[in-house]
Amino acid sequence: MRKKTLLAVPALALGAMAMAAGPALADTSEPWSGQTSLDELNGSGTSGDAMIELDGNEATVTINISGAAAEFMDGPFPHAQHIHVGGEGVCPDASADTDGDGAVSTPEGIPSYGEVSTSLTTEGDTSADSALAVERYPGGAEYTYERTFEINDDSAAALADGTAVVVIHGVDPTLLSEEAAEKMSPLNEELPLAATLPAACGTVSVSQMGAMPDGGADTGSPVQPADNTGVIVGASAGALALVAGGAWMLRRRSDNV
Ligand SMILES: [Cu+2]
Repeated sequence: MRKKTLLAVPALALGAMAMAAGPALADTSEPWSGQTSLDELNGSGTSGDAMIELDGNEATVTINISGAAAEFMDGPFPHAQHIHVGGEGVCPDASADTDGDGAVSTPEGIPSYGEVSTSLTTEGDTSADSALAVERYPGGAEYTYERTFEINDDSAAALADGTAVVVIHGVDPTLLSEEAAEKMSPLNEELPLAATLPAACGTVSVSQMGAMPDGGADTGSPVQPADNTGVIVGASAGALALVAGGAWMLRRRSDNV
């Protein structure tokens, strides 16, 4: 609710809110960008960074990940990755583990980072409906993700006001407590808890306002992202869906992810 009205309130009020809330607000009338480091959660060893460039609702998201869970059932471990909005705009700490199993599950983290608003898939739908579409996420221990797509208003507004949180999911179960390693996911009973646990997290802060270089692509740049294309360097999670069969071919779940 608050996000939607934010863009409509006068500039003076925005300034006051920015001072109260801390993070800088983006001037969304011009192209701008935000970024964050992605720090490990749940002892995952996963870290990286994310950069999001916005021009209106056209978003280019770049994520670099290393130290992530490598394999699952002889295939690359799929890493669901989302923009969460509507929470406190922070990453959860250990106190969020309300059931005391030693791991902060995705639902336990929701008060901190909010619900899934955008699914950072490699192709196709990017809405919350694709939150657990594991066959359309990158996989493996290290990867680079880049995609340009039309982002929804809720995510764009949360990015602009500094409350959007990027969350990478999927933790190697051997790093968890015995109790957590044996649990199934609260999001889908056919998945182990480890598959959906938050592994890395960062709140996107505005890094550049109205000062994007013209065209955004300098001459000589070796990588020119095409619209609506996911570019994955490293392993693809696609093979996993083939190996694991039905268990990983999930019904779409948009709630409580
Ligand atoms: Cu998520």
